[in-house]
Amino acid sequence: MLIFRGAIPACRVPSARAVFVTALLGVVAFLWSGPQAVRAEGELSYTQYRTLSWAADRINHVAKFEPIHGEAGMFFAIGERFGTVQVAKMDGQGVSRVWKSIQLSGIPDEVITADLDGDGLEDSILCRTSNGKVYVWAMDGYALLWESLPSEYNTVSCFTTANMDDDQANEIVMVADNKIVYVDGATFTKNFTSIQEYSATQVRCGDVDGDGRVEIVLNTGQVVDSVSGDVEWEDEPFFGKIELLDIDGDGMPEILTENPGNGPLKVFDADYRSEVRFQ
Ligand SMILES: [Ca+2]
Ligand SMILES: [Ca+2]
Ligand SMILES: [Ca+2]
Ligand SMILES: [Ca+2]
Repeated sequence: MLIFRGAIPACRVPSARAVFVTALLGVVAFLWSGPQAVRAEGELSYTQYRTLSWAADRINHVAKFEPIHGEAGMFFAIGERFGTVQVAKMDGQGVSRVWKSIQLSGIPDEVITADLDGDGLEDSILCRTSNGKVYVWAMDGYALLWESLPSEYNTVSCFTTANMDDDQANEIVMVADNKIVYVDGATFTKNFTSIQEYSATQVRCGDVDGDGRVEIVLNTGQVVDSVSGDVEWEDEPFFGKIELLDIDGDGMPEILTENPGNGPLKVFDADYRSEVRFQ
């Protein structure tokens, strides 16, 4: 049902005596508590998983992630309004908080999880705040890996991660003080700042025209070249929300856009530089 990470770090090899004692304790615990308790310690139920996914997909302040060492359950991070990010674990036993950040500068606006080192596995928790700060923590141990300088940006209106250049690490791509900025996800050095100004509140990255180069798609309706930072093409403003997804199977993601609340879906194909009829 759940897909777990392929790479599980090597563990210490326990001694035979430790294995025996652990097994013995396990048997005693099983006999003592019965099969009900053993089952309850395991994987979260499908209903739990679905409820968590639903919330995490739709609420910008919640992000879910798989346990990085392959243990049972799911984790989620929440950016709460009093200025911290917290991580909780959900499994068959319920929900318990496992970590709380330091007091952040500003109120969390969005929390996402990402693969920053580019090995295909998520490794980091990111938060942007109302004070224009971005924080990055390691999923493994929650060390603070990076924070933007206090006066670096006044506002960070949206962010995502994608590989924008030749090195393996993914970049943090954000609209900060109306400029598109890339920050390298391995060194946390600023790789790029656009000359043009953009006012988007949502950003997504993908090769939407199939030319082998990643574009930056903004919910203000611009598709921006990732190397020059210039607009490649621009349509009437997209609706408020955008996502990239290949819905026709041609290998290129379409731009899906909708208004929060009511209204239709529009599908744009950047290859044709227009809205397309998906029916
Ligand atoms: Ca990774
Ligand atoms: Ca890169
Ligand atoms: Ca492209
Ligand atoms: Ca497609």
